[in-house]
Amino acid sequence: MSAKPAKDFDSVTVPAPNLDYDLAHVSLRRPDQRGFYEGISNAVLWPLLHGFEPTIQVGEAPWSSYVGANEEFAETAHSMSSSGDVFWIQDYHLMLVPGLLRTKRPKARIGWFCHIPWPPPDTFGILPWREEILEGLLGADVLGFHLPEYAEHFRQCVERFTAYDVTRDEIQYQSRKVRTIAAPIGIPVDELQALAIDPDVGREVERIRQMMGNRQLILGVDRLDYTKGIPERLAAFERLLRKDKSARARYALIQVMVPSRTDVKAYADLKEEIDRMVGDINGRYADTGRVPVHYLYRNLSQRALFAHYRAADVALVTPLRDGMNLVAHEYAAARTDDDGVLVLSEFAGAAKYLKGAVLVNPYDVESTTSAIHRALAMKRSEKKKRMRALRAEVMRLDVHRWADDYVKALEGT
Ligand code: ADQ
Repeated sequence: MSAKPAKDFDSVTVPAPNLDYDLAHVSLRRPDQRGFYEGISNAVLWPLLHGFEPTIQVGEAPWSSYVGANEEFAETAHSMSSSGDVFWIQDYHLMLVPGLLRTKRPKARIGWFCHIPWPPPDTFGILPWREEILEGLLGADVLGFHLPEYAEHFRQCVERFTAYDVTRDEIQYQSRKVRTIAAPIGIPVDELQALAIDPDVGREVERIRQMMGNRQLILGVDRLDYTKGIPERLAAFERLLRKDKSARARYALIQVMVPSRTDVKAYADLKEEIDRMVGDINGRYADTGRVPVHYLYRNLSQRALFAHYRAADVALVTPLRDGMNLVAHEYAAARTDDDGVLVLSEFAGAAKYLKGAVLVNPYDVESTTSAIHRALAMKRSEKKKRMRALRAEVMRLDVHRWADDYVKALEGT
């Protein structure tokens, strides 16, 4: 490990004396870094596991970089660990690490968690390296997914592409059993609720409302990604403005988007499409001093983000596909006042848990428009009932519980 100065807000110095855990550098050569992160993880595995088949760029994909990077991660984790340590590996970037670690530490307890969906075998089978990935993952003792259906898809893939026996929720892999579990992630509810009621946040909420001219506010918060359904959402809002002449004086959409994967072409293309749509909508429906879409393309501080959640009458969380979606959880955590309505895509993992939301099919623009309309016009008593149900579920899914339960499952193997 060598000390590295922090250059920008989202990097840390290693070693990091202010953190209550250790961080280690994993050294990758520059071409391997790009091949592993952009070439395979972002351009192949991300669209594949979300079921965006036409977006997958398998052709010249640098698979050897993915293998090399996973070897480096496994070696670093191994060299920092002692016998008896438990390993918990996160996400699709590191799917070979469980198997690689298993060869170094045959008796270790190893877990892996998938933060994004897992598709059915017909989609997963597109991957030229499908057997290697499955073998890599089966090095773990416990494989966790947000939804039972993602775990089910994984087991179907094992049945289709390997010769291992699959039972209800286990796979017999050589002399070991590998468990698959549904372990829905959540957020740190107490910390975020405390932030939501902070007086500074309250003042910011007032400022936002005044700036928006006391119109009803609709909010979208996303990482810029083609899975998040942002163009479809803008189309639904445009339809609302087109169908109801009074809408432009009554409603405003604030779309907050954090830049992401700007080196991948699909993301640059999407950014252009969103810029154009926002320009078109504002060009057509703005009045002097009143703009329908407020578009913030940057990272917000947590305080600013929570002020927006508190100010928003409706949160639009309408991904085309999403493992869980924590913005939905955060909106509910912020609404300690039991106000506000969550309009949620049925294709977000969160839809399977957050029963107080108004569910929509984001591909169906017309019905999304109707759902937004319904949310904006909802009676206080119904809003309250729904938000209470939402908040109860978000509290149950707290991230600390998620971590504790997962580690218990791992230790129980
Ligand atoms: P993501 O795809 O990143 O995560 P999500 O769960 O919605 O998606 O989390 C996004 C996070 O970024 C939220 O905490 C949100 O507050 C924050 N954020 C978004 N825009 C922001 C902005 N402009 N400024 C500041 N913060 C912003 C992946 C999967 C999800 C899964 C999570 C966790 O794709 O499906 O829910 O992992 O497992």
